[in-house]
Amino acid sequence: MTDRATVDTLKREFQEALFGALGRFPAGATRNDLYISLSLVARWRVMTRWVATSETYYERASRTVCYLSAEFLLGPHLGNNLLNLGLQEEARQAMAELGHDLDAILDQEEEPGLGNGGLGRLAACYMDSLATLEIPSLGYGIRYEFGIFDQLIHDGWQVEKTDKWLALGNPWEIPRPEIAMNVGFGGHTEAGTDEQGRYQVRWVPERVVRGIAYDTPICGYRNGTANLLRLWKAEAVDSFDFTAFNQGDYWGAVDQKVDSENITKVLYPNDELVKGRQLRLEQQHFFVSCSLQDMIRIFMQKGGADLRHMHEKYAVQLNDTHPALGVAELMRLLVDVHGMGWEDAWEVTRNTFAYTNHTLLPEALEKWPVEMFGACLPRHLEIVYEINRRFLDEVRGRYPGDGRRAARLSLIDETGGRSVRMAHLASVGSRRINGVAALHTELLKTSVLRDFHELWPEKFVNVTNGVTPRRFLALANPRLASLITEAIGDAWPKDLEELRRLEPLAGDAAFGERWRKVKRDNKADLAAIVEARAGVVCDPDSLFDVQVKRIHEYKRQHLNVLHVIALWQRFRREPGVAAPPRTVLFGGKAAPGYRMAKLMIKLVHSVAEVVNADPDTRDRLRVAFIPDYNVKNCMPIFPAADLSEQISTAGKEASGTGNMKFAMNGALTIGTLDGANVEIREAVGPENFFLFGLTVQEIERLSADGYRPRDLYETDPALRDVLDALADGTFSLGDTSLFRPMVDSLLGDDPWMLLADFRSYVDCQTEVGRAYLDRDHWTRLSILNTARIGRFSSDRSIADYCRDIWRVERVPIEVEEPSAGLSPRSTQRAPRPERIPS
Ligand code: 26Q
Repeated sequence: MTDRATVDTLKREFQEALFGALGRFPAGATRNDLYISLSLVARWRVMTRWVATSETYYERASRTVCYLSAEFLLGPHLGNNLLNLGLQEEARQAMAELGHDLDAILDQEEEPGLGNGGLGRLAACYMDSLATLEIPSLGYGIRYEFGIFDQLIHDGWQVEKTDKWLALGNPWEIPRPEIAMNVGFGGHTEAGTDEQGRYQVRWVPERVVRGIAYDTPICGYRNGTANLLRLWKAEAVDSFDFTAFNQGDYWGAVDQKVDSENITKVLYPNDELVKGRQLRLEQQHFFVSCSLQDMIRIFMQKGGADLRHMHEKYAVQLNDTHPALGVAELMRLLVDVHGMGWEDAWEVTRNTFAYTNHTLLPEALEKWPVEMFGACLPRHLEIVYEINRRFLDEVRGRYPGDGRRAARLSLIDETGGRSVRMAHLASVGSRRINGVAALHTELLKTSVLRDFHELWPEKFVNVTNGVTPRRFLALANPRLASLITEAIGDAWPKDLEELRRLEPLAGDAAFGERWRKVKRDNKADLAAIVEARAGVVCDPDSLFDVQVKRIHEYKRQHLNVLHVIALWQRFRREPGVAAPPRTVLFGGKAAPGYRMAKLMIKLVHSVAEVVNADPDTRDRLRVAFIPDYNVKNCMPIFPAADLSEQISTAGKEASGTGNMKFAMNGALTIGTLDGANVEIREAVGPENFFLFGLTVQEIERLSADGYRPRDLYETDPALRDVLDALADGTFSLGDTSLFRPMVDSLLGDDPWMLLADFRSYVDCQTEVGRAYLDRDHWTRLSILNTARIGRFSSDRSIADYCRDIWRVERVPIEVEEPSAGLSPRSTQRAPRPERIPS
């Protein structure tokens, strides 16, 4: 049911925006004009909430969460904001009456791809939940001009294309040129004494860059809250260096401007090795410094504020070590700039920060060569040394004579070239340290942060990741959302545990029928997309077996491909075998410098080409790679999946979040005991989860005992056939060199233990096929997966953070419905009060 008055208002406002903001007449409007106009209409309402929200926070001086993240992978705004504002149906109707298709308008939005994958998307889900739970909060990050690259596929290979997300304008951001921070780089320090004779250090940077705030409002689901995401763009302090200009060095002057602006030009891809690139360090310092200066500015605004109480006003979360420089920068701001004593400043700092770790892979832990660190941030290096000196004194006091332990704990890694260990800086400077899934947190305590756990066990907590059910269920899967709402009411988007009320319906034949129809329709939609984008025709009645995520050896997309090859060979060998037809879908980007990951993409395409063309099997097996996997493109994928592939080597995936998005949409999981899979399996019930593979302990034991993958090749004929086909050119037009690096790696030391899990995986997939053949049984399991996934809402994660780490409370916002419209005429209408759910 749409509200007539709202539809009429939206129509009028939309036309006003088209004329008044864009200067377009309807017949001359491009699709982008339509998109911008509708966005302005929605933005008007978001702004009203934002004003009410910031006013309330200011008056109450509420304790505020600052979420510092180098990445926010938000996805398109318009559809999400219409959903949260409760205007979806009215907007659809209004557009239809004006002769436009809402979906086409939504499709026009270029997503802000300001993140690589899981970590960046998590930050976006958390912003959504913070607003929905009415928590005073600010997100701080970087406004990259070029986000994650667009992925093209040429001849089966990934080709990267620059992401130009700002090319057609961004109606969601508000530039705040008056909120500008100066950030220094390089130079030297000078020690001296101040007027009171106290020791003081002055940093004389070689270069100063200005950060300008760009604000994006993030609104809660059907409430009065709109919080702020503040992203910093780098600019030259003066657009001209006039000395250079006056001396006739025009190019020198412009060079400096270009240099400054380079800092926020481009998002770094997460390479398999976290390389020490100076620009990356500059990015981190830049956004952290702007953000902390901004927090201090806001804190002081209230007047007479004593910075020794700063930690009472702010809880600052470090999303991985990317913002860990904040520990040193806050010390510098408090001690050098605001004249606080070291002990007081350290007390504030230690009580301000908390640190989330997202990885156990040693090669992914950030370290900066001391040389580079000191050249770029000379004062920060001194501060790191001083923090370290005091910290190691404490360590030696606790463990007299244990020099090895002190060396392991030190902020400076002295093995090889000296480097600053960012995870150690974050751990020492934080009040709490958390992992992102129960298993991950336990492994943190016994592996990479073991010594810190022994020192400060009370600092460690677990907060299992979650995902927002607004975007990933309500918005992505409207068919399922309606069916669920019809069955259990509409409280679930805000209280996902409500889904449990679907459980009794799992055995209901009529409900099962409707559930299956929703999945079938979603699969038909995805099939159309796959055909258009990958040129592969697939049957919506086949089992949709899906793996979408960044391409990485530890995520083992190639294990999935080995199974595809095994299945193909089996279908050829035993045409009578009882197994359902399958469509195996892949999607994901490879870091541009990660050769094996790129070869994995090529492998999927090569196998697809052969398998899809085989007349003997093409009705039973199809393979496709969906190009350019991102937030926008994932929306039709989760709702259409029957089977979710979560097959990382146990102990390597910190949590995973795609696993939650799939299960929420009624997919069953095939997975290892890794990351959050462990908890998902417990939640949905072991009988509703396809488990395979070695456990963390078994993996460790096997590596310790001497793992010999070649023995497995020699003893398992199916495995041998698969690897032989890879090596002998079956999938590469006879070229035996193409996949050689992969085969060699697998038969060499197989670092991710694919071969060790191959047999178990293939057998488990056989079981999946058998289960799928019993339609009613499968449907029951699918319903139960959705019904029991409530725990994995990011609302639960945020509630955990609020309680265990941040100690913040909700502050509901009273908002009057906007005096609708963009022009003075319409703002004269009487405002309509809106009810705030308690
Ligand atoms: C670091 C330094 C230099 C250049 C790039 C990077 C960099 C950038 C991004 C390193 C890592 C990342 C991203 C990591 C990430 O996405 N981790 C994932 O986080 C998810 C949310 O917690 C987890 O679910 C995944 O298990 C974890 O892999």
